[in-house]
Amino acid sequence: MSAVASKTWQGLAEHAGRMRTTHLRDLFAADTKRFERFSLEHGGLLADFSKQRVTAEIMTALSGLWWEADMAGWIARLRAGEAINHTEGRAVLHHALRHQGTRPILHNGLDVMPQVHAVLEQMRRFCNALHSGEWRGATGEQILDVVNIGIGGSDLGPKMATQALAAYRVPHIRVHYVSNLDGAHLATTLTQLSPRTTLFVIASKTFTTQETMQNAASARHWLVSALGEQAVRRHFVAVSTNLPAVATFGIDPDNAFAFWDWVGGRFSVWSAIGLPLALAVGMENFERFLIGAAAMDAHFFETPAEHNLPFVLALLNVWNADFLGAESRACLPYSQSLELLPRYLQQLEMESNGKRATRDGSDAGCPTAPILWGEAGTNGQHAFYQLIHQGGRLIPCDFIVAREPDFPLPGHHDKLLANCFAQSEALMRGKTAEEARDEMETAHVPEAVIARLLPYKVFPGNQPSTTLLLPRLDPYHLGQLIALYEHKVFALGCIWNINSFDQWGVEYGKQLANRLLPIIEGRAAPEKLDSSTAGLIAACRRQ
Ligand code: G6Q
Repeated sequence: MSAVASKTWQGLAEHAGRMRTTHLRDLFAADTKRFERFSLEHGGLLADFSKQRVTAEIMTALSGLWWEADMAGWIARLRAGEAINHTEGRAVLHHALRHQGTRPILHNGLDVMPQVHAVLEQMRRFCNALHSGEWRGATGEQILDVVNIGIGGSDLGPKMATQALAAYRVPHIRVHYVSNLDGAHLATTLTQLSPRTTLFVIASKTFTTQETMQNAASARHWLVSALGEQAVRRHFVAVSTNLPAVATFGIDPDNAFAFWDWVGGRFSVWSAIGLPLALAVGMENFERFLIGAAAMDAHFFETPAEHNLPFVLALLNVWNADFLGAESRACLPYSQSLELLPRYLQQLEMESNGKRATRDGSDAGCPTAPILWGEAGTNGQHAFYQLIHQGGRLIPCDFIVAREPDFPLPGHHDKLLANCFAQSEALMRGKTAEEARDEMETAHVPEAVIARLLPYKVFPGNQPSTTLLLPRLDPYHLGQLIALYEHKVFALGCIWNINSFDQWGVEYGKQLANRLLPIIEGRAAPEKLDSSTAGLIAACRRQ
């Protein structure tokens, strides 16, 4: 059944009608305790959602979705290892990868924790060997560069986290990420490197993905041309659920790190897919990242609706997208180190919940995942913020900032905080014609100029935002932040009654290119093609 049919949904629609004519600045004026009322804290992470267009009554009504969506039931099924990814018949157990207690986590009646710990131990040994110089390349030289070859879920998580934890990097190892099938990505990465001191991590859950297999084959050719076939075992390791395919590729099974089909690609940074991250920041920091996520798991699994951080963020998402009509959401980290977070969340949110079909095959009946976009502040301020301020569209924003800097250069961080808080304040308040006029009068602007400029100086405001304030961007709080978004995505899937864990759109893409490749290569006739596709292929072949 779709959520829209429920009584709670109808009640919320009535609230939304009233909220459309209410301005955030009036809500703040009427209640000096909005911040206290509409903020939550967990493990040092503060979420201020007082600048969202909600009232206490609306939050109570929204919280009804906890029961409507059977959240407690879904959390229990997730934790019990049931195949809640029903279209692929798979359990969803990425939380097991960071589980800290001694309680077993069952999958098909067997505890998965021993195998999770075994791979963590294998990663620990490998990281230590590489960092200490015990693991060397085929010529006996120490490895200085690691190139992760993977795409989508086998790239975005570790790449985002490696940049996020730049302040924690092991000094003598540089980690690079190659994902794009366009040869430019691999070629431009390799020009900076020496085969003798480079290690490749081939990361692919299926070990069949065209982009990764092509990049891996080209990297292998580059290495073998310089150092010979026998060098492969010292310069290639793999991370996959498909260990037979890893062996066929020619990677020593001892150098393969396993994970399991109950780990979805976009939820896999906690598994051995995080190996390049562990190599970049050290295994201890990787483990702190897991501990931070585990703390968020415990919070999500055990906290009642009104105080449950991921669930409350999910409610605000539903409120903005389905009741106030927001088509997109901006992710605005005031952190250069979190520059890749918007891209990472694009996959997490849009691949998980960009779906129409509910769990029983009917239509969701309401917009699901909004379009997510964003950029690190303050860069975004000098680019697209204009549209958020005056473009006339409703664009809820997530501001993310750390209280302490990760790179403490004097004079920077207070200004960064000032910019972040000033933007959310301005978006909330806006600027009335009266205020704009006062400002210009105080600056002695002539009346004729005031009259001409006034329409351009008015800011409607009423733009909702949530600010996530971390104590600092360290491995623990990064883990906590990413797990917060993961559980939010799951909660949204429960509310919309969709399966957040499959990705038929991605599978379709994988299938489509394989059909055209033989035609482009001239091995098959261009039959059954539309005139545009046929024309484009013919134009390439003529070249
Ligand atoms: C993630 C998606 C997708 C996947 C890539 C790479 O949830 O399924 O982004 O991670 O297509 O797949 P492989 O890891 O199998 O190469």
